[in-house]
Amino acid sequence: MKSCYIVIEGLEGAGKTTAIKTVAETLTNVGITEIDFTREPGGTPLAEKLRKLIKCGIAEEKVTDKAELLMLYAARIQLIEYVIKPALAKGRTVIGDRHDLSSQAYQGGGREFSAELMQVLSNTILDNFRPDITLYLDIEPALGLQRARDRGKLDRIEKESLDFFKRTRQRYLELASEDNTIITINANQLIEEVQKNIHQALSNWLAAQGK
Ligand code: T5A
Repeated sequence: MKSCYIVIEGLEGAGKTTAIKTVAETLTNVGITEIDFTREPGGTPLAEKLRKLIKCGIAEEKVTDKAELLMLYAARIQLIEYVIKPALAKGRTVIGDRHDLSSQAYQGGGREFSAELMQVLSNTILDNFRPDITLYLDIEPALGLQRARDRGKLDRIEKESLDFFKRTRQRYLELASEDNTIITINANQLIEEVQKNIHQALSNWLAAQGK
């Protein structure tokens, strides 16, 4: 059975952690049990160090938007080359907590880097490596941020303005509407309803792949 790379995307508090469990259970139900999990930024020793810098910054120096963008791509390519591609080559399925769509939405939408720059960077660094399917959990930014706040201390990016997250969501929605490998799930609902929709969407996709 061909391996596949499945990515979960969405704003903070969209419910990605629960969604990952639902995706893994759905895969296991159809006999796909060789599964690896990744998260971005992170997942290799270097990428985890970059994750800390991206999420927390350092006291002595402000992280510029361009430095943030390049650190995200540095972390991503390390993860792809050292973890994701080797796992897929062994026939394993990979479930990713975020991937390139996060950069397109947060940095392209939220930080307002041009679509042209984002495309060139993505194509040049990732060399057309893409997920087979992405489940985008769409949530109202205010609701997602409230959930993140209820959980505790906010990190550097979570402290951004509501407008930043509105632009990020807008870009997610635009990109999802243009790409049939991205499935949008309404994450504003009760958690059980979201899980049901994820299970259904993934089951349909797996059936279409003959799995
Ligand atoms: N980033 C990342 C970029 O800017 N560009 C990039 O290219 C990449 C890769 C990553 C940060 O980096 C940014 C985005 C992020 O700001 P992170 O810690 O990985 O940091 O942050 P998140 O991925 O946002 O992780 P979160 O844990 O905040 O979001 P989740 O995983 O979606 O949220 P989750 O599942 O933990 O849920 C949050 C809470 O809400 C509850 C859960 O029980 C939990 O308590 N909840 C619900 N409650 C009610 N109803 C529902 N339907 C619920 N769903 C979840």
